[in-house]
Amino acid sequence: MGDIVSSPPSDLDILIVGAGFSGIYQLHHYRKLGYSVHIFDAAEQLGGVWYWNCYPGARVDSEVPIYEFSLPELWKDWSWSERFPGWEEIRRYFAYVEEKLDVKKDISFGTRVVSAHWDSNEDRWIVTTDKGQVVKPRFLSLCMGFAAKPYTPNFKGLETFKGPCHHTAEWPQDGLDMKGKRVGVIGTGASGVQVIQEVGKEVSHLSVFQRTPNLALPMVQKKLTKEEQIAKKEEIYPAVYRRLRQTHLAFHYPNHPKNLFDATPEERLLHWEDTWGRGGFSYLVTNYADFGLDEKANKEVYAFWRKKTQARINDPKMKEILAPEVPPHYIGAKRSSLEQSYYEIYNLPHVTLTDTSAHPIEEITPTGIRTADGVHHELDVIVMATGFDGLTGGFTQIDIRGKDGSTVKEKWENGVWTNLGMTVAGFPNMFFTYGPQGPIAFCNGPTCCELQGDWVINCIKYMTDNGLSSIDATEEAQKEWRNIVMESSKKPLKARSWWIGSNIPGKPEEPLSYYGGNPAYFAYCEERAKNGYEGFTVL
Ligand code: N01
Repeated sequence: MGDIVSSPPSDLDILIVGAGFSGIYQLHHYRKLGYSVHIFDAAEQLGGVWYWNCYPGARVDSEVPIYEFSLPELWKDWSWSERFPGWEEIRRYFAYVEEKLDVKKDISFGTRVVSAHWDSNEDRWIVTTDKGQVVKPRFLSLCMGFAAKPYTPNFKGLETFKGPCHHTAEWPQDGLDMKGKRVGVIGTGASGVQVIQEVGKEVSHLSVFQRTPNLALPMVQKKLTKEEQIAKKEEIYPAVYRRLRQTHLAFHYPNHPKNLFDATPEERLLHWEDTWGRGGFSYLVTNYADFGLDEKANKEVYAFWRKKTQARINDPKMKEILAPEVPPHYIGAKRSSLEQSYYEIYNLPHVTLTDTSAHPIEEITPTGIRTADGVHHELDVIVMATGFDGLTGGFTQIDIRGKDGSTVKEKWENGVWTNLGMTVAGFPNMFFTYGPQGPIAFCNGPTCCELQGDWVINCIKYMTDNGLSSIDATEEAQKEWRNIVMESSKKPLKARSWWIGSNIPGKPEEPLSYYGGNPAYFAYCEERAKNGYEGFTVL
């Protein structure tokens, strides 16, 4: 249980849902501005995704100091031990954040919001929780992140499996010992890759079920000392945090000025060798300007990746399943994972790989998984690394009702409609961050949470400073924003993934993030605010 049990007053100024990066950032600022504010979070501790995703190997893929709060009162006294920190250290970071900001006294943990209904008579939200609490905040800020709803496919026989079976985002908080066990991992997205490389060596048998190869990149992990971080803090950190707020993806790597075929083959080779060796997302983020737009250029970038990757795999069949000749999708069009020893795991004699695009999972039995090639894989443990109902799932699982009594889920049945990826027409005084139609899939998490958070904080301040009681996006502005999101996504090459909703059966398939980059996005949002919240009805 959380160590502090907190109960909010019923007539709050602001209720926040979620105590991850977004929620904590906003809480801290609202308190400084003198508002009464409270957070509900279903978890028992701070951290959002880092509370739930405590599976073996969970690790951030954005290097120090990109993935942390940019608040000087926090980064000045905190140092990390690795270039890409693991979940245990990120949890220690959140404990440190608590020490510094004292946020827990305004948070109810273990408390899930079940409904939020707008009351037009009072211009307030009526929010209820699974603990029976009812609060009536003026403003509702949904800070639930993109991964609030894990997705487990409806495999035949799933409930019959006799051993432990856990989704990576619902991992037991006290861990699960898999040493010496026969373990099956379904899914090879970022979560699957991390579990596989972490437990691959210690289990007695590992059965990997891969439907689409992950075009994983070398992380190039490194130990960090406190001294080297302190030396950079005064001058470099403020510049890094400023740059993150100015770049397309909130990564401060330089963009390549040239198109791919404007460089000679030698130039390309040397550039790729260099960025490959640097690790992280360098290879992708600093690749040639048109590789995400031009199919032929993309194929070249894939070919280099394949050559490097195949060289690490011994078995010829596995080489082709993990890094096939025909690209499984455009490289960079869905999230690559960062790996440390992922491909070497497949060289171990006790590791098998099933291509479920050729031999789908037919059923889960009490003792394992049967695939369409007739093989029964005997297992003690199943790991569901099968992803999330990304971006929208957090919203549609709560009964959120706006002015006309209909829910967000109903409004989004045939596609997502938002204004600026932060508000929904007909749901006054409700904001969200790190959700659909913002630049989310392409933006470093903490940076986006802070930038969108600033916009929401300023909006609420504008409302209260001017004695206004409600702000609601207009239907016209919402239509315009949807068009802008769709237009921004026309040129970039795309792949099937949670970025476009195609991983969830029945979910409308459409671009769920704004593709135009952070500077254009935030300039547009700022312009709207400067023009007296153009595109909103403010009363
Ligand atoms: O989820 P995913 P994830 N039968 O959706 C497979 C962030 N993240 O949790 O690709 C068989 O990417 C599915 O196959 P396919 C990061 O933004 C970051 O791994 O659809 N397989 C896929 O392989 C990431 O993008 C970190 O063909 C099925 C896998 O399950 C996002 O979270 C770590 C299946 C799901 O992969 C999501 O990553 C972890 C079925 N019926 C996550 N259904 C960091 O490094 C699904 N799959 C910080």
